[in-house]
Amino acid sequence: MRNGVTGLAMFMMAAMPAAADDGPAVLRVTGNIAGGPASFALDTLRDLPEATLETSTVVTDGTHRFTGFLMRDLLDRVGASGDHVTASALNDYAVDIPVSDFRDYDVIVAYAMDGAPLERADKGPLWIVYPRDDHTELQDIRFDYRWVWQLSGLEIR
Ligand SMILES: Nc1nc2c(c(=O)[nH]1)N[C@H]1C(S)=C(S)[C@@H](COP(=O)(O)O)O[C@H]1N2
Ligand SMILES: [Mo]
Repeated sequence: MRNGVTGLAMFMMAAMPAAADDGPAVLRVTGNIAGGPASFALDTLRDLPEATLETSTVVTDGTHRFTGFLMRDLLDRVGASGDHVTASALNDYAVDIPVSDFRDYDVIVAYAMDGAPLERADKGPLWIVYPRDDHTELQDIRFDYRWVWQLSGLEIR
Protein backbone atom coordinates (compact mmCIF):
# COMPACT_ATOMS: atom_id res chain seq x y z
CA MET A 1 0.00 0.00 0.00
CA ARG A 2 2.64 2.46 1.00
CA ASN A 3 4.65 1.62 -2.10
CA GLY A 4 1.57 1.97 -4.28
CA VAL A 5 0.80 5.41 -2.96
CA THR A 6 4.41 6.49 -3.14
CA GLY A 7 4.72 5.13 -6.67
CA LEU A 8 1.68 7.10 -7.81
CA ALA A 9 2.91 10.25 -6.12
CA MET A 10 6.31 9.86 -7.74
CA PHE A 11 4.76 9.20 -11.15
CA MET A 12 2.82 12.43 -10.82
CA MET A 13 5.92 14.16 -9.57
CA ALA A 14 7.80 13.02 -12.67
CA ALA A 15 4.99 13.85 -15.05
CA MET A 16 4.27 17.34 -13.82
CA PRO A 17 6.42 20.41 -13.57
CA ALA A 18 7.08 21.69 -10.07
CA ALA A 19 3.91 23.20 -8.64
CA ALA A 20 4.14 26.92 -8.03
CA ASP A 21 3.58 26.63 -4.28
CA ASP A 22 6.42 24.12 -3.97
CA GLY A 23 8.83 26.93 -4.78
CA PRO A 24 11.26 27.38 -7.66
CA ALA A 25 12.72 24.43 -9.56
CA VAL A 26 16.14 23.47 -8.25
CA LEU A 27 16.85 20.30 -10.22
CA ARG A 28 16.23 19.51 -13.88
CA VAL A 29 16.34 15.89 -15.03
CA THR A 30 16.68 15.21 -18.76
CA GLY A 31 17.77 12.50 -21.17
CA ASN A 32 16.57 8.90 -21.13
CA ILE A 33 13.67 9.13 -18.71
CA ALA A 34 10.22 7.66 -19.15
CA GLY A 35 8.17 10.80 -18.54
CA GLY A 36 10.26 13.33 -20.45
CA PRO A 37 12.28 16.20 -18.99
CA ALA A 38 11.22 17.16 -15.47
CA SER A 39 12.03 19.99 -13.09
CA PHE A 40 11.76 19.58 -9.35
CA ALA A 41 11.30 22.02 -6.50
CA LEU A 42 13.10 21.31 -3.24
CA ASP A 43 9.84 20.56 -1.45
CA THR A 44 8.95 18.00 -4.11
CA LEU A 45 12.32 16.29 -3.72
CA ARG A 46 11.78 16.16 0.04
CA ASP A 47 8.84 13.84 -0.64
CA LEU A 48 11.27 11.12 -1.74
CA PRO A 49 12.15 8.65 1.05
CA GLU A 50 14.62 10.37 3.35
CA ALA A 51 18.14 9.01 3.49
CA THR A 52 20.85 10.09 5.90
CA LEU A 53 24.52 9.38 6.02
CA GLU A 54 27.37 10.43 8.21
CA THR A 55 30.72 10.98 6.60
CA SER A 56 33.77 13.15 6.36
CA THR A 57 34.28 15.07 3.13
CA VAL A 58 37.39 16.43 1.42
CA VAL A 59 36.15 19.99 1.81
CA THR A 60 34.90 20.16 5.41
CA ASP A 61 36.41 19.45 8.82
CA GLY A 62 35.37 16.35 10.74
CA THR A 63 32.31 14.29 9.95
CA HIS A 64 28.86 15.59 9.15
CA ARG A 65 25.38 14.16 9.02
CA PHE A 66 23.85 14.61 5.58
CA THR A 67 20.15 14.32 4.87
CA GLY A 68 18.58 13.88 1.46
CA PHE A 69 17.38 11.09 -0.81
CA LEU A 70 19.10 8.18 -2.52
CA MET A 71 20.14 8.97 -6.07
CA ARG A 72 18.85 5.55 -7.19
CA ASP A 73 15.41 6.34 -5.76
CA LEU A 74 15.16 9.46 -7.90
CA LEU A 75 16.42 7.63 -11.01
CA ASP A 76 13.97 4.77 -10.42
CA ARG A 77 11.02 7.09 -9.90
CA VAL A 78 11.62 9.13 -13.06
CA GLY A 79 12.08 5.90 -15.02
CA ALA A 80 15.70 6.57 -15.94
CA SER A 81 17.44 4.15 -18.26
CA GLY A 82 21.08 4.54 -19.15
CA ASP A 83 24.60 3.77 -17.99
CA HIS A 84 25.75 7.28 -17.20
CA VAL A 85 24.45 10.42 -15.58
CA THR A 86 25.93 13.78 -16.43
CA ALA A 87 25.60 15.83 -13.26
CA SER A 88 25.87 19.57 -13.72
CA ALA A 89 26.06 22.45 -11.29
CA LEU A 90 25.14 26.13 -10.97
CA ASN A 91 28.80 27.05 -11.48
CA ASP A 92 28.81 25.20 -14.85
CA TYR A 93 30.80 22.31 -13.46
CA ALA A 94 29.77 18.98 -15.00
CA VAL A 95 30.93 15.40 -14.56
CA ASP A 96 29.92 12.00 -15.89
CA ILE A 97 28.97 9.44 -13.27
CA PRO A 98 28.40 5.73 -13.97
CA VAL A 99 24.93 4.69 -12.85
CA SER A 100 26.53 1.62 -11.24
CA ASP A 101 27.78 3.92 -8.44
CA PHE A 102 24.19 4.42 -7.32
CA ARG A 103 23.48 0.69 -7.19
CA ASP A 104 26.79 -0.25 -5.57
CA TYR A 105 26.67 2.50 -2.96
CA ASP A 106 24.07 4.49 -1.06
CA VAL A 107 24.96 7.76 -2.78
CA ILE A 108 22.64 10.52 -1.66
CA VAL A 109 21.61 13.89 -2.97
CA ALA A 110 21.79 15.95 0.20
CA TYR A 111 19.70 19.03 0.95
CA ALA A 112 20.78 19.40 4.57
CA MET A 113 23.94 19.07 6.61
CA ASP A 114 23.83 18.63 10.39
CA GLY A 115 20.12 19.40 10.28
CA ALA A 116 20.44 22.73 8.48
CA PRO A 117 19.43 23.27 4.84
CA LEU A 118 22.41 23.53 2.50
CA GLU A 119 22.66 27.09 1.25
CA ARG A 120 23.98 28.07 -2.14
CA ALA A 121 27.00 29.61 -0.47
CA ASP A 122 27.58 26.33 1.35
CA LYS A 123 27.54 23.72 -1.48
CA GLY A 124 23.76 23.78 -1.70
CA PRO A 125 20.95 23.62 -2.29
CA LEU A 126 21.80 20.07 -3.47
CA TRP A 127 25.06 18.17 -3.03
CA ILE A 128 25.91 14.65 -4.22
CA VAL A 129 27.41 12.87 -1.19
CA TYR A 130 29.14 9.48 -1.26
CA PRO A 131 29.43 7.24 1.82
CA ARG A 132 33.20 7.65 1.67
CA ASP A 133 33.89 6.69 5.29
CA ASP A 134 32.15 3.32 4.85
CA HIS A 135 34.11 2.22 1.76
CA THR A 136 37.86 2.70 1.43
CA GLU A 137 37.64 2.47 -2.37
CA LEU A 138 35.55 5.66 -2.37
CA GLN A 139 38.41 7.57 -0.74
CA ASP A 140 39.86 8.36 -4.12
CA ILE A 141 40.11 11.39 -6.38
CA ARG A 142 38.03 9.57 -9.02
CA PHE A 143 35.10 9.78 -6.66
CA ASP A 144 35.89 13.24 -5.26
CA TYR A 145 35.07 14.63 -8.73
CA ARG A 146 31.60 13.15 -8.45
CA TRP A 147 30.65 14.98 -5.25
CA VAL A 148 28.92 17.67 -7.26
CA TRP A 149 27.87 20.57 -5.06
CA GLN A 150 25.33 23.18 -6.19
CA LEU A 151 23.84 20.33 -8.25
CA SER A 152 21.24 21.66 -10.71
CA GLY A 153 20.96 19.13 -13.52
CA LEU A 154 21.04 15.41 -14.24
CA GLU A 155 21.14 14.12 -17.80
CA ILE A 156 20.63 10.38 -18.14
CA ARG A 157 22.61 8.89 -21.01
N1 LIG B 1 29.65 22.34 -8.42
C1 LIG B 1 30.89 21.88 -8.34
N2 LIG B 1 31.09 20.69 -7.78
C2 LIG B 1 32.34 20.19 -7.68
C3 LIG B 1 33.44 20.88 -8.18
C4 LIG B 1 33.19 22.16 -8.76
O1 LIG B 1 34.10 22.88 -9.22
N3 LIG B 1 31.91 22.61 -8.82
N4 LIG B 1 34.71 20.32 -8.08
C5 LIG B 1 34.79 18.85 -7.89
C6 LIG B 1 36.12 18.42 -7.52
S1 LIG B 1 37.29 18.42 -8.75
C7 LIG B 1 36.43 18.00 -6.25
S2 LIG B 1 37.94 17.36 -5.86
C8 LIG B 1 35.43 18.13 -5.18
C9 LIG B 1 35.94 19.08 -4.13
O2 LIG B 1 36.06 20.31 -4.80
P1 LIG B 1 36.23 21.68 -4.02
O3 LIG B 1 37.49 21.55 -3.24
O4 LIG B 1 36.33 22.70 -5.13
O5 LIG B 1 35.03 21.88 -3.19
O6 LIG B 1 34.20 18.66 -5.60
C10 LIG B 1 33.78 18.34 -6.89
N5 LIG B 1 32.50 18.98 -7.09
MO1 LIG C 1 39.29 18.05 -7.66
